[in-house]
Amino acid sequence: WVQRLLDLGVRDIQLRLKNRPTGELDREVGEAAESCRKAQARLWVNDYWELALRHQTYGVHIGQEDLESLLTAPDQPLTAIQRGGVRLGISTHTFAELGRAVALRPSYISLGPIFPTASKKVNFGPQGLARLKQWRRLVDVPLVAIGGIGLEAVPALQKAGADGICVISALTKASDLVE
Ligand code: 3NM
Repeated sequence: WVQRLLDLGVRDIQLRLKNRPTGELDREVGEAAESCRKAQARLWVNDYWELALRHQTYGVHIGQEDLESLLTAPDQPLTAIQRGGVRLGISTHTFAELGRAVALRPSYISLGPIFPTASKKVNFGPQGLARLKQWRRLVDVPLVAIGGIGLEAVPALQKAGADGICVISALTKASDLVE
């Protein structure tokens, strides 16, 4: 998928791998990092911050559950991420999460799910465009909209203030990826 998206001109890719053996994770991240470097694209690794550091990816994306453990870990992973020159992206779903995310000065904050999604079990209802507009007024950090987004929703999301749009099924389930 990484190579397919690079070939189509996508320049921000988040690698989201779940339940894989350690060796496979390392290999996948290494290969994706190399391909993105060659294409001058930005690779954001979901969750695996040590692998992001090891392979010097552009960034790492941290969800709220992992953020909690990163903040309390004795070896201070967030400092290691910053010192290692790897950018940080953070997911948010509530005002409290937004406040904490802003305090960590990430490169972007994502808000989701904007619309109903079948790609991930999220413990929050759809946030909608109104919530995105609120987020936009509240923070000065680049905002990424995620969740249930298809091509038809892009103009409204841009109008609501999204700086970026993140999609899974719009690509993985597209009948014609290029279109
Ligand atoms: N995170 P699709 S929603 C991975 O709300 C993910 O934080 C979300 O997939 C969040 O584009 C989501 O297929 C799934 O709806 C996005």
